[in-house]
Amino acid sequence: LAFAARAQPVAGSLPRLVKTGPSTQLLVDGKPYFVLGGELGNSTASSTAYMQPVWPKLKAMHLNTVIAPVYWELLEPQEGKFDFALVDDLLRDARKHQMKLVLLWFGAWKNSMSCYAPAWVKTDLKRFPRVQDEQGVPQEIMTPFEPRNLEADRKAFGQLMQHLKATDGQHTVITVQVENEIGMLPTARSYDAQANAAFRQPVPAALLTYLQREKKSLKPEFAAIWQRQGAKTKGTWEEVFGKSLATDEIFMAWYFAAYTNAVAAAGKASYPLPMYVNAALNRSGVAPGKYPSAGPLPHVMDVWLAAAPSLDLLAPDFYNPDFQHWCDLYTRGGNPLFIPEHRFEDGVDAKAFFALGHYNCLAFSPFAIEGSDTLKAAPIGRAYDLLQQVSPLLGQYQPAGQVRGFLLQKDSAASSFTLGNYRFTAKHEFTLGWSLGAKKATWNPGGGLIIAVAPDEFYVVGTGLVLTAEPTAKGQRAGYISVDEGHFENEKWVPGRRMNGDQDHQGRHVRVPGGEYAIQ
Ligand code: N0T
Repeated sequence: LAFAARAQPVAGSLPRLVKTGPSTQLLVDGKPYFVLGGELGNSTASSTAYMQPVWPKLKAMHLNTVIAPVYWELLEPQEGKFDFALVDDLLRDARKHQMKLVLLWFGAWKNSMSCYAPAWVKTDLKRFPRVQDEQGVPQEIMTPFEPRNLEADRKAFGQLMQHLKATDGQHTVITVQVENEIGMLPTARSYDAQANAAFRQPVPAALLTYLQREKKSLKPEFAAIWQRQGAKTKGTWEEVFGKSLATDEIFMAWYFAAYTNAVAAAGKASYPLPMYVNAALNRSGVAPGKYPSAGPLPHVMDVWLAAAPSLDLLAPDFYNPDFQHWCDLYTRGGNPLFIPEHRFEDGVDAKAFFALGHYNCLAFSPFAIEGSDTLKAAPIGRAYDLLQQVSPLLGQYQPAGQVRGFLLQKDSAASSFTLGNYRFTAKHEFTLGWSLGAKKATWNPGGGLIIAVAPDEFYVVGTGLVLTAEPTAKGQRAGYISVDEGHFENEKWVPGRRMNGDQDHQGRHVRVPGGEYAIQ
């Protein structure tokens, strides 16, 4: 009875984000959950038949979560007539394969454009007006300034969330993305009549209050723009932020974020799952308007945070180089890292280990996951297999700060960190020189994570790594008592080989060869 009383409310609780020590965790049925996911190509989930061979393939790759779109045009093909068949099929098939879902609301905006708006929206420019460029030419982008655009979008999203509430008591859907890669193109701001009117208005009080309240913790690149104008506490957009493309972007970010917040809030009013927005990352030196501007990008994060309290986190999509640089930017101010998209390329396996270990990342997910051949699918599948096994340990030891992660590229320096009483140094395994792959011109990245479960006991998980340890105390050396390879069966450690001799270089280090995957 005591057990039942304790277990019941936890099992029944909604997926939610909780702050635990240095990390935020996603709790699913009361337990920490890591999305070892893959995002479907955009059109894949529009056909249940097309999806059938996809499920077993993703299951074989050890995904625990599929990130899949819900398309406004197919959900509400006629105004007010909702068709939930595709959503119901997704939920049924995910359950059949013991997978969770993150749903993407392809509503008003998808990669800047409004291509997923239903025909009755697309063809009624009067009721559903568009963004306009400087010449007044309407773009294929619904303007966030038109209340009827918001009304239609949020009504549809609200219906979706209502439907999930009614049909998903077992929490197959664990998180929802609102819109997709919002961003202004081809000008930094819209010049439709309502946008122009709003641009002449004072900066909304809510943003000014946020600037005041958060002035010590504003992101530096955003603070610089505000301070350059004298950190004003009232005025129009151009008075407060200056006359520049940066101001145009800040202005649009506010209205995109306020709109998206209203959509998210309507959804949460029916069914409060965690919700986030994703960003198409920009490249430095490119002017606003030339990249999808005003989305939840690092330099306008503050605007999004101020305007969109109903969103739980801001997420980066990775198609750019400099993984760590962007992860660092996205974890500022305690924003949890959630990676809904990473280009499906060599090295995603190593990055998955690193992101979970180093950033307490909640979700990792290569994009167009179903389109992979066996060769490409194998590495991430191996990584996810191991990460699923150690997820309970991760969930348990992360909050205490007892997890570290590392990413090891050919040209990057060794990664050093302290954990417990030891200073660890991780290097790419090919730096040892004797592995066959060491001679190759390019090295697939190595990566891993380490969990301290006791002062002198560690689990290391990863690929292509060599790890040495020295005591933090001066004048001492550390040796290994034993190194075991193994796996977890129902959360119980089952040792395999004893890794000694050449496998740990006679007790000098822990080693996982490049191209191999292991828990030791
Ligand atoms: C992503 C995906 C999908 C040279 C692109 C990334 C997904 C969307 N957009 O396949 O469309 O729905 O979120 C845009 C970044 C391209 C950068 C190219 C750099």
